[in-house]
This record gives sequence, C-alpha cells and structure tokens, in this order.
Amino acid sequence: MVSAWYMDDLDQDSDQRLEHHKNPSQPVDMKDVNTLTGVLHWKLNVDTHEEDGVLDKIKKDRGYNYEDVIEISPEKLPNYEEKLKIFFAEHLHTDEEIRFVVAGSGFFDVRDAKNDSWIRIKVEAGDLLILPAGIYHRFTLDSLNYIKAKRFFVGEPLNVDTHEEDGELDKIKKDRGYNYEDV
Ligand code: KMT
Ligand code: NI
Repeated sequence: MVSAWYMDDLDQDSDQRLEHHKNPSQPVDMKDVNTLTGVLHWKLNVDTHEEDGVLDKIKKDRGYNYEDVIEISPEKLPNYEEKLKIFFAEHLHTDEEIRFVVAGSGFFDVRDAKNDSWIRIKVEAGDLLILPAGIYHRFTLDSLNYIKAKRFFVGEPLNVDTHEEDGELDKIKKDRGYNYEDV
C-alpha cells in the first residue's frame, strides 16, 4: 500500500533514507495529498501492466508518447552519489513528472505549500505517481538502496550528446526564430 506522512525536520546530519515520521506520526491519505499538492496516484499491476490497458489509457489520455527506464542503485547508476544529491535537492519543473515503479522502493517528498511542510510518499512496485508541474519536490532511495522506474514524457527528449550536430535542435530554433542563446 502506498503511504504518505508529514515529515519531521530533516537536519544536516540525519539520514535522508530513513522514514522521518513526526512523533506522534501524522499520516496523510492520498486523497488529501492530491487536494493539498495536486499529486495523482494509481496502483497498477506490475506483472500485467504492459497488456492490461490501464497504463496505456493513462498514457493516451495525457499524451505521453516517449518513455525510458531509470534504475538507481550503487551498481547500476553511473555517478550514483552525485545523481542522488541532484534528485534530493528541492526542485520543480515546468512539466509533470511521471514515474511508474516496477521494482524496489523509495520516497518522493512533495511540498505542502499551504502548511509549509514536506509530505513524504513511500512508493514501491506498482505505484504510478504524477507530480504536477510547478510543485517543489525531491526524491531519495530508502535504506534498501534500489529502485527501478519507468519515466514518461510528452515528446521525445533531445540527445544531449549529439544535439549540436543532429539537426533536431537546429530545426526547432529555425522554426521558432531563436537567433540568440546563452548558458
Ligand atoms: C527524478 O527526476 O527526480 C527522478 O527521476 C528520481 C528517480 S525516479 C524513481
Ligand atoms: Ni523532479
């Protein structure tokens, strides 16, 4: 079962991989998480999700036409420590962030702006989360140190390695008349 709770204060030396419940604990059900933050959650069947149509319908309804898989563990992810630091730095996006956990587990922390608090959502295999655009969030592994998740996008991302010469970005720049850039 997916579960969520208000987090205790995370000080500098505390371990982000622990659950960090308040004392006494303050659970939040996913309906309230949705009301407070806009986060959507579905529980899918990991074994049948490729053919049972539930995920296909969500993808179709929301226009997701590109996906990849991210596997995070000390062995599987290059620059693991650095990536984890990036995932756990509070940030927001101009697009939704969609993650479907196929194995392992972890925590997505989402900011409840109204109550000025973090809500920690524990995800495991079968959990599909959609974080809406514009909400502050962060991600950490739990102490099992492993998650594998599918990520969905609207439109195929550009190739970072070849974008200067493969023409995809040039076409977008030309179509839209961008004639100046910086970094
Ligand atoms: C992100 O963008 O923060 C992530 O992809 C985190 C890991 S997905 C389980
Ligand atoms: Ni993010």
